[in-house]
Amino acid sequence: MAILPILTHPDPRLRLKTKPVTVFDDKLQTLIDDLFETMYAAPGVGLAANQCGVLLRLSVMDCSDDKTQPKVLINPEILSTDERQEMEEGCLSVPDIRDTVQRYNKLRVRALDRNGQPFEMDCEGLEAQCVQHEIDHLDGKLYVDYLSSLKRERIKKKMLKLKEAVAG
Ligand code: GNR
Ligand code: NI
Repeated sequence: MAILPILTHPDPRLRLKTKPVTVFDDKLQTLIDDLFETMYAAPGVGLAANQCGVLLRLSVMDCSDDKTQPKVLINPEILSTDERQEMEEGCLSVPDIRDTVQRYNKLRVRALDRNGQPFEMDCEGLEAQCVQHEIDHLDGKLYVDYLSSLKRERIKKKMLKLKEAVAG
């Protein structure tokens, strides 16, 4: 197992197109285990493979309080949604910033599990929010894209400053 580096905004690799997973081999299992380890260590409730530079439609999640409900979403698709509401959101690729965005409070998602078996899941609250956030990642989107251009510019500047500081 390994903790993988997480790309941060405005890294252009977070905007690249991701490909559906078609091969469920040992290499994929290792990647999934590494994504879980990285997500739990961060700590975060979700992580998309392309946040770690792997351009596959794969994300891991665990929105439970006691971190006992690991979920793998491969090639996920939202089947139905309920009403939207304002929800506070953060992202491991946009560290130390949170803001409010509109998300569906309930949804039904279809995906493949780590063995390639299809399943459907009803989600609500944080879990529903997380599914939308992760699918956005897989589509090259970040939650900051939904904010005003003023806020977006401020966030980008802050992130670039942070990267400068890290680079020394
Ligand atoms: O850890 C995370 N918390 C979170 C809170 C509200 C809405 C979405 C999230 S996902 C985020 C981890 C992350 O960046 N996943 O891509
Ligand atoms: Ni994120």
